Amino acid sequence: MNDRLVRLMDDVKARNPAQPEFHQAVEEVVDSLELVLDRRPEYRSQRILERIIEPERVILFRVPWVDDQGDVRINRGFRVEMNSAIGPYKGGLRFHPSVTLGILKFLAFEQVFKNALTTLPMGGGKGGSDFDPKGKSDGEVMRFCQSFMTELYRHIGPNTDVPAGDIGVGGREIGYLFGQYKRLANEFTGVLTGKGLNWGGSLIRPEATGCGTVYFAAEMLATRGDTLDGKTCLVSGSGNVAQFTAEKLLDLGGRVVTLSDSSGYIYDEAGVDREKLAFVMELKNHRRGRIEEYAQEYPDAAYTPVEDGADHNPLWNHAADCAFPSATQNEINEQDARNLVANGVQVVAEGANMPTVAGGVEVFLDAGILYGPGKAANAGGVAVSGLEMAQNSMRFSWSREEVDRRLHGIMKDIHATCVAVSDEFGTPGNYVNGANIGGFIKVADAMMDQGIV
Ligand code: NDP
Ligand code: 2IT
Repeated sequence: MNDRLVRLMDDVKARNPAQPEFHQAVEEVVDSLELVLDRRPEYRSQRILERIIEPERVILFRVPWVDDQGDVRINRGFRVEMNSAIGPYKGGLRFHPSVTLGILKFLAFEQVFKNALTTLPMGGGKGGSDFDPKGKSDGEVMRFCQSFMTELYRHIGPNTDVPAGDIGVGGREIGYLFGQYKRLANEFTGVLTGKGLNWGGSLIRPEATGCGTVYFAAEMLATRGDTLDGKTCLVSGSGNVAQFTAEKLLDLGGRVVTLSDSSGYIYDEAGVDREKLAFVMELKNHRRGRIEEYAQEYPDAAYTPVEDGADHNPLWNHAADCAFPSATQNEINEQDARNLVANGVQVVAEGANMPTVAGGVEVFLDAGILYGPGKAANAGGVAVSGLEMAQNSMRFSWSREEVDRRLHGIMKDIHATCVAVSDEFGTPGNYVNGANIGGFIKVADAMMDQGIV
């Protein structure tokens, strides 16, 4: 990195203390952009980089609610409106006890480039709360969502900012949030995506992130004349993204041998088939149980609990052809990355956002494997959110086949952009540079056109 960019990173760290995930996300993009800034000096003089790392607006609010015991509880709510150069702010809401402003700033920052890559007109944002839905009753989740939306509703709108789901926010939460928005705004409008099918949702939105990640992996393999058929795949997580990654892998002939949650992981040598996957979906989406129950239901599978302080995650130490991290940020450390490469992994496609630490990304790039970073590989979710917005605006809905055809086309286009841009900038096969530069140029040019704002 040149001196100017080193100074910029020092400044980012000094001005955003205690936000290590935000620093990590910015540093990865800045690293790629060195190649662009030499060719486009106007980006420098117009301070595009300095502007793009500063959120346009951050909203932070109190979320009081009453639990089933009648006790008053207080959480913190956030919305980071990062960039609206190419469209209304768009990005998910995360409800998890680990949520902080720094986590949401990293996610909002990544979202700006991801959304630009989809080719759809969406800016970037992210929000959420440190509320933990785990172990809460439906009534508690509803009261929390209603309180959260009572403040958020004044900041969002179908042409302003359109939230969706992320960790801890699925169909149930989007329903409660939408109900409260509609009551407060007195308006039935496409203000959230991931809605239920009979009240404005899009077909394929639940499947879209995992399905898109698998389409992206298939495109990467195709560059080497290969397919997913017969490939052994490690999947982490067991939520929305993991479930539909597993489903699409089954469609394309892959063998999924792992799934996890924050307590531990299962290894199933025989593979997670459709019946077992249906069990996981029932377990996670309805009974809201733990993945450990999989090994009780299917005793041939082994369950390994998380070991605090371990230097690596054993899930990533099984021999496999492909890895689909689909749980959370920094779930693959440098040792995990080395283990994956040593055990023969050829493809890493990130369903989660920034699941690999910076040193792990270096390991993948140095090994020359097919490494698809989250902002490209998992863009299918927000892409179908964009299609949901389009359908809401038309007051019309497309068939399952039509949405899937568009999703597949978008994932192929994102892949093609990554390949073309990484080639153009002299780093062929480097999807990190392809995604960062490809997303950046579109947003930067829009910012140039719109003046100093
Ligand atoms: P879900 O809440 O449906 O599932 C999350 C899964 O990851 C659960 O199995 C959860 O286990 C596990 N997990 C969450 N946090 C941790 C943690 N700190 N340590 C270990 N495991 C953890 O979320 P999604 O499937 O929607 O999201 C998964 C990832 O995909 C996230 O990185 C998200 O940002 C990203 N993503 C999601 C999109 C979407 O459309 N939903 C789109 C693009 C990216 P447990 O239940 O024990 O917490
Ligand atoms: O990280 C992501 O892209 C999401 N959680 C989905 C965002 C969206 O608006 O659909």
